[in-house]
Amino acid sequence: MTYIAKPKLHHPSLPINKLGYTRRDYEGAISTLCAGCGHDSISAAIIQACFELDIEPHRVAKLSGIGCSSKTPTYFLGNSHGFNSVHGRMPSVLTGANLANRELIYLGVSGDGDSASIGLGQFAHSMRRGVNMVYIVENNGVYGLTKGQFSATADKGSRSKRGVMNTDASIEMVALAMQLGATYIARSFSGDKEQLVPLIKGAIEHKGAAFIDVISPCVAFNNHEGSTKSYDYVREHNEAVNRIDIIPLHDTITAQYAPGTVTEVRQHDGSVLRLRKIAADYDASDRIAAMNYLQQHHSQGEVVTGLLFVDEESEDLHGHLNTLAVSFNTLGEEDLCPGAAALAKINASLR
Ligand SMILES: Cc1ncc(C[n+]2csc(CCOP(=O)(O)OP(=O)(O)O)c2C)c(N)n1
Ligand code: SF4
Ligand SMILES: [Mg+2]
Repeated sequence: MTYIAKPKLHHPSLPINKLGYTRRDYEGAISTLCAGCGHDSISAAIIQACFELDIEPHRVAKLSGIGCSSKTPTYFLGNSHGFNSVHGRMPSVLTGANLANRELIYLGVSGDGDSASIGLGQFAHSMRRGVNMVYIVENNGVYGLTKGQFSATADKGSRSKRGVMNTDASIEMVALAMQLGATYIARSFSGDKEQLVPLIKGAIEHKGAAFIDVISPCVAFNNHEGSTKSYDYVREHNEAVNRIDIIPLHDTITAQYAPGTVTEVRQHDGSVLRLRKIAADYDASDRIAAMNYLQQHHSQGEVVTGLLFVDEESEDLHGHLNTLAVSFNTLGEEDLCPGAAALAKINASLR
């Protein structure tokens, strides 16, 4: 694959994080997406989140499928591990990598075509298994790379650039993630970095399947009147239910809030999510109530955003399978092969 490398020079006064890295150290190659594509803003939010969390780039594995969205890992975290898989197959490749090496931070980047059509089964199983990952769908309601056909997330009744109406019911990825048991579920908008960056940070610190549906307008094929994934539509119909602040483990809590205005959720790694409610009747710890709320508001044409559900007691696939605490890829032959006597015993027990 060809790509355009970014010049290395940067201003000497750029802020550095605890590792001594600047934001530029988390960038990748120059983007070749259309100017104004929402996907580029998501890449910028990922870069910002990793910079702010002081993540060592070599600890991240970024995986994707096929599509404009799936091309984006080339444009961020140039010093991380990367794997561009086959269309819709990112979740199974990521699951395998995660089982072999549980030490890395897994970032799966996909599109609505990649995840809601050809990869729907793969998406479903990674959610229900609780694979420890951040799964981002860059949702523009079309197959951008193949010239703008409706995808399965396009709303019924919405119109294509040429005026054709979509008559199929849409697949709501957030509703599916809720039903399938994901333990951190959020929705955001590529045009709202203030909301998106903390949601990505919270997802990175979450142990288990973290899913973020990011509405990300396609300026080439789905940014017109009649689309429900355009910049204008999302800005007009965006209903944020909460805002979150992330306090990583090594940071002390300084800002104080009046009692009752903030809910604190402590994650497995000790980091704290501070949830400031905007919608008084929204409870991000109640899966069933959240599902009802989302369906009701979706039917009114609203785009509900924020941290939609979080399970403080989440567990991941390794916990479910009771695997070893050390990564499989560090084990030697002695650990992996039980020996002839043990195998004979297992075989005997199956006769
Ligand atoms: C097996 C297979 N089928 C079909 C395609 C053609 N194809 C390439 S990308 C794509 C859809 C991409 O849509 P989406 O995931 O929404 O990404 P976007 O470009 O909108 O970001 C399709 C159908 C393919 N590459 N491989
Ligand atoms: S075709 Fe659409 S999704 Fe693809 S880069 Fe252009 S604006 Fe982005
Ligand atoms: Mg798409």
